[in-house]
Amino acid sequence: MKPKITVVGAGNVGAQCTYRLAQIELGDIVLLDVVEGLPQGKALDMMQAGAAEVFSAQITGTNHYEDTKDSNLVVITAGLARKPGMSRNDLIMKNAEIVGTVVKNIVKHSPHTILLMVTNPLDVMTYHALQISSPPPHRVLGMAPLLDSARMAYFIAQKLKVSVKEVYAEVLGSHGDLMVPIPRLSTVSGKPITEILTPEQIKQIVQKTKDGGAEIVGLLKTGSAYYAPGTAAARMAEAIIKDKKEVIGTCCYLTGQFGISDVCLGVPAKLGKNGVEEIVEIELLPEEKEALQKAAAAVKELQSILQKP
Ligand code: TXD
Repeated sequence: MKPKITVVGAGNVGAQCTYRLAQIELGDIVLLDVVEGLPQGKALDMMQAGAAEVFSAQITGTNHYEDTKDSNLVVITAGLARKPGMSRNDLIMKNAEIVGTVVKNIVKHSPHTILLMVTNPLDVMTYHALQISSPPPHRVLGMAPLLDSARMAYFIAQKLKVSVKEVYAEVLGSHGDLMVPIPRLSTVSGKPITEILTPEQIKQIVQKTKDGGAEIVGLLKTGSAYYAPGTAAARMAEAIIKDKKEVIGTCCYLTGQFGISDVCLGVPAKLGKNGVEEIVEIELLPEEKEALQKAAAAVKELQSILQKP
């Protein structure tokens, strides 16, 4: 039987993710949104694109959770996106309400599914989904570190005028101001960028990476980035559905790794058919570990806002 993947939220990120999943023919896809006609219209358009491009994936647009029954994986993109001047954290209360409704409905129809969270603020929404659905934590994960490292890899490749294929960028931490790019572990053709670029150039790349989302929000004016986020979510879905055991930067529930617990944060994780199959505890320098712990403390503080009655 073909895998079944649901994408909740047929907005910018959800649509891009769905289209990418169809292009790689990962399985049958259900696209769900509260807005009537929106997922149906986009699904139809994508199926017709499939006839032009020649991919064979079934995409069903719907407003009903019954159609998501027995999904192997659910990507959750439902919620508000940032507008200029907003931080990701400004979205917390409204998006927590939306994510709460979505997760309850999804789990009712697919109790064993894996939840891949995308809605912002990402780390807190991943934790929130875990609290609501209470499955084993390895089945709830979030997409952002892969996007952040893709952005950093792009900026490195641009600076050095090399192909992004030569670049590996390591970014941990939270999806926001406290993300933790690690230049020491970021490489071009296997060589750390700390041996290729000056400290000032690295500082600029790190800052551009942290501001990567805001730069796009500022240019678009009506929403936030979606090609890279949707594609990154699809790549994580592929690693899980194809049981690739690929190590990808993932927002995971931590239980003592890196000296951090009871928080969802970006760390390297092996992804396979069970979701997060292993958290890879790379060696960090004391200052890197400290930055990660600072990010964890900030995310915990936001989590506590949601836990207050
Ligand atoms: O790295 C990351 N994790 C992110 C996260 C990168 C980019 C965007 N990121 C966040 O994803 C962003 O801040 C938002 O919180 C979500 C979705 O962003 P998108 O750009 O796709 O927003 P849109 O285009 O406004 O789409 C949101 C859709 C829209 O069609 C709504 O009708 C729908 O969500 N929506 C719902 N669907 C189902 N159920 C409910 N309750 C619901 N509420 C809204």
